[in-house]
Amino acid sequence: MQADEKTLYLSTPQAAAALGVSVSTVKRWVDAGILPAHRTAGGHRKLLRAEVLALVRQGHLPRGDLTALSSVSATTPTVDLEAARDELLKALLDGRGAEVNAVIRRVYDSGVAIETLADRVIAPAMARIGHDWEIGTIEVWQEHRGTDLCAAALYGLKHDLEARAEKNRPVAVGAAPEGDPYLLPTLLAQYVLLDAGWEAVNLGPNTPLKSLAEAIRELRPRLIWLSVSFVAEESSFRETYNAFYRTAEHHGVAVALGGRALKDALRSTIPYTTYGDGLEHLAAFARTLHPRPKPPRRGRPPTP
Ligand code: B12
Repeated sequence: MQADEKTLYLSTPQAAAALGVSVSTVKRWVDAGILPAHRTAGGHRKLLRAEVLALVRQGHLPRGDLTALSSVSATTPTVDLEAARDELLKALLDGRGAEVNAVIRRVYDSGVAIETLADRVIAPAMARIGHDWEIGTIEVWQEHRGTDLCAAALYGLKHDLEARAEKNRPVAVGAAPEGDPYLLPTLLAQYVLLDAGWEAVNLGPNTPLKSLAEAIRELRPRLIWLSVSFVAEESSFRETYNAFYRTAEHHGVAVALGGRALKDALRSTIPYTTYGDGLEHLAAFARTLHPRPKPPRRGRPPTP
């Protein structure tokens, strides 16, 4: 195998060790198409590391030794999310990009779902940065740098998420509305959906809702996510949002809302399909629209 292939693929014994099942169970799952696999020149099965990780993340399997799944050799099989959050915060405040990368990569490689990484590691670390800004111990440029370092680390995971993309994935499109500069929440929403098997198109911050409505016509998504972290003026937001929602409804597209600026008073006056406080809610809703195939119970042969 080439060096790049070595990081992308696992042998059946490596996958079995990581999943805590026998080699023959892994072979059965491969033959049943639950674990997509390729053959080496010598005829052996090789599995996409990212696909095996996804099975671990879905939480249906007992975990074995997850170090086999990590492309970083010195990882531990389980990860303490609070410790990871604190480590991330320190690295963000100190502007140490390599460490930000390492923490995010380690949590991801340990099998933690992207939504959990978002809700329990990245969001609380960034909230603390906001708090430090509020009390005047850090500057706005540090908020910008922290955002950039998190985004850069996340871009590094995209290749892994795309590596196990299914054919004919349902399409989701999302953004943050016009006037909302926040980059991370909508980026993380995209990654949650990529991880859940969607073709997720993120239009990013500051996207006019009129244009998002045009994207519905063009891209034909099944799901729209909208992350709202800043609303300048509630009544004009409501007006443009309502027009946008009518287009979504007309095309039969589900609209998932979230974000810090959607306080109860505003949210209770607008229509939507689902709302979530965190990205774990988005992931749960997405699974109802597009469930990933589940692996059979341990040891039991899959039904054809
Ligand atoms: C980084 C940052 C900025 C950066 C943004 C840079 C960028 N390009 O993204 C900059 C410097 C531009 C900025 C500006 C401002 N900021 Co600011 N900012 C932050 C900070 C520190 C982090 C935001 C972030 O990225 N969080 C990470 C994401 C992942 O977490 P999250 O937003 O909480 O999202 C979670 C949920 O909301 C939910 N979710 C989000 N989207 C979705 C979508 C769906 C579908 C679902 C289901 C769930 C969901 O899941 C996410 C993960 O758990 C926050 C602090 C904080 N508490 O977040 C302050 C904060 C939001 N900012 C604040 C303020 C006051 C401002 C300014 C008004 C300051 C000023 N006077 O100019 C401006 C506003 C500018 C504007 N036009 O909006 C305040 C808001 C206070 C309030 N009462 O609302 C905060 C809370 C800081 C504080 N403690 O005071 N900010």
